[in-house]
Amino acid sequence: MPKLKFMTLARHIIEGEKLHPGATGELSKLLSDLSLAAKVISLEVNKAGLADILGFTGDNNVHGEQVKKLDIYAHDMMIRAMDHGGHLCIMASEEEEDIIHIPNRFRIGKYVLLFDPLDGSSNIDANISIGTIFSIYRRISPEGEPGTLEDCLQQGLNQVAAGYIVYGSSTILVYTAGHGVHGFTLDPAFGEFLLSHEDIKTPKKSKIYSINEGNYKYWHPGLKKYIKYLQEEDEATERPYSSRYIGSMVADIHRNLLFGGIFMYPADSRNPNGKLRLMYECNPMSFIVEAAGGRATNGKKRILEIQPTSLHERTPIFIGNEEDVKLVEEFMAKEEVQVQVQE
Ligand code: AFP
Repeated sequence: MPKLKFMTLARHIIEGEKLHPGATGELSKLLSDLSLAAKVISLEVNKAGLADILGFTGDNNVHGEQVKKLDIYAHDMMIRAMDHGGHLCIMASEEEEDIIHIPNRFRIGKYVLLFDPLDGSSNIDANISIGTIFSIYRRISPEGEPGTLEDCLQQGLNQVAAGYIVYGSSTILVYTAGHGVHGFTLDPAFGEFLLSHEDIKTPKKSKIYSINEGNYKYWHPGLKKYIKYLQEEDEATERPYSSRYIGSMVADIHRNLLFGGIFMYPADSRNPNGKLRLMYECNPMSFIVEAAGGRATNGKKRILEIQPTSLHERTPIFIGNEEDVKLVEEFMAKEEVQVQVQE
């Protein structure tokens, strides 16, 4: 493997900016601020268990789920790192019901930041990889004024950048700002994110599927058939596939992005919109996976083309390698036709 250039995230962002004549440098500064928040959260995640930070706060978040202290820490840290840079007009977090305004004392900028401060947080106590996901849009409301809910409720297609940080065996930050998908590993000695995965391209086809099979009984009949198909033996199509499911979307998708794989969180008869949130999880991850050559849909429609109507809405998602995602869509469409014929 050829040696990578010794490239810090900060330098990479500046180099990327030069590819866009007329860029003001604001997006670069915003991404640098985000990387600082990531370093601080990473440090705290690594201290989990040592610092008296594990355990529940006793509160429920807006989705009725129990909140852990690290979720709150990461949420607060993101806001503290991002509210005063002068680049943002509004923020929204998976952990807060309403939009988050920029305090009056700070300059109001032209960008919008949506984030999931700690995805997969139910895994914290078991030392399993978790992550932060972020999504950046340009505001659509008039500049100079406070941002609005409408600034946040944009189609994923409008993202100008998106990224995630996985706190795993090492901490890695992956982002795209329209010129490829790049990964940076945090060097704990220097405290710097160093380029480790340049221009990530996901394979066209995979051998891994990731889904919570405990929900099998409640799935669409086409999805049931697709999963059974993946488990059959066939040399030509490299089946059976391997099943890998961490239960931490950001870590599951990161693995699949690198090695190839399809991640699914479908609708089922109990949850018609699936579980995952469009704005904080599905849009940013879809933006990244598509930029790496993959595909992401809700089974029928491209995730990035869904027009959001509320901040915390959920969507089913099928995301990963192009051929695999297309195939699951075909399986589900076929069954739909049969159901309609029977009716
Ligand atoms: P938590 O943040 O509550 O752990 O949820 C994680 C998550 O949103 C996503 O990261 C996982 O892929 C998914 O939920 C796992 O859900 P199931 O436990 O239903 O499989």
